[in-house]
Amino acid sequence: MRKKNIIYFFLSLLMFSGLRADEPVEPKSALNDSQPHVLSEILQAITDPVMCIARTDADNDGSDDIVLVTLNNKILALLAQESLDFDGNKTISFIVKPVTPPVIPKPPEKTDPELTPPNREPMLVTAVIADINNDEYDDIILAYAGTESSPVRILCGNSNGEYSDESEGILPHLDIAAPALLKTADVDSDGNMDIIITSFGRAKVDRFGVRATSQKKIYVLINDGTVFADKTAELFGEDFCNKMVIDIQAGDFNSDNINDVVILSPEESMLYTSKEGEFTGCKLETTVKPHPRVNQEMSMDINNDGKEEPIKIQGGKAVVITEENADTPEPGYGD
Ligand SMILES: [Ca+2]
Ligand SMILES: [Ca+2]
Ligand SMILES: [Ca+2]
Ligand SMILES: [Ca+2]
Repeated sequence: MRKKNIIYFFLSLLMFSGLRADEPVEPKSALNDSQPHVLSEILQAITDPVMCIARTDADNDGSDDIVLVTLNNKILALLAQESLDFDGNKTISFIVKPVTPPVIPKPPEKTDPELTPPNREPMLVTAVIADINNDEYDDIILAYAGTESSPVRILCGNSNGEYSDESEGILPHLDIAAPALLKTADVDSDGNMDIIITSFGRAKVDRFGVRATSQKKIYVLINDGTVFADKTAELFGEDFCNKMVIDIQAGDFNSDNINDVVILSPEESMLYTSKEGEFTGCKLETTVKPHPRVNQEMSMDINNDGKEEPIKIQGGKAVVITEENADTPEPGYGD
């Protein structure tokens, strides 16, 4: 009898080892069962608002996959693979591979809590997929609000299909409390992707209760191939840095094969054209449509019918656009 009890004791110890009361076990879903699923099943299972979606070869097997970033700092690679259905037809299914997000330290506690608002947890604001270091593997660039000095993080993709945080030492100190826009573009036409980030400015309250806002709102970080430097004032002048913009875009707007910069602002939209490395601003005469967020839609042949289906972020959900739902009006956040 006693022997039996001892066996039961060790059996239950075995069963519950590794399970702790404070670690709830996530029920298996298309997001964590490592099994192939059709795309809509995976997209349905994502409950966090989706911020960014892009087509990229995330595992470097030569065929395209999907990378998706959610508001709660979750990054998922959806690895596409061909399989056969019950009738022997080729179909495309996806396996979810979570990517480790960057760890964003909380800023140090304020020394004057009566005068300044308490710190909040850093929050992901926007994300972009682009090849930032020209190695032909797409990278994930993320911008966080509520950090002291490192609002931008870069996860570099590599030949093994892994992403690692390579931000340390390659980005300058940036005084951005809450980023608004994040873009990548080759601003200075040297072949290296640069980073544009805008901010609402930083409100500061001094010890007499006087509120002042740091004016600098646009940062153009020029990539020399190894590190990024804040060249905003040097290239565009001080005025440019302080502008409040709806959108900022880099591209060849005057067809001289050199990239220009356009800022779309409620006051006055401007075109900055480049000559011998220096940008000169003038009033924007043409109409440029604002696209403040990138990586909001993509297309991919997800059912092997030879046609690409559009996939769009609508009301925080990534949705495959079909003939049935193509005319549905786009719901806003919170709908
Ligand atoms: Ca792939
Ligand atoms: Ca890369
Ligand atoms: Ca560049
Ligand atoms: Ca141009």
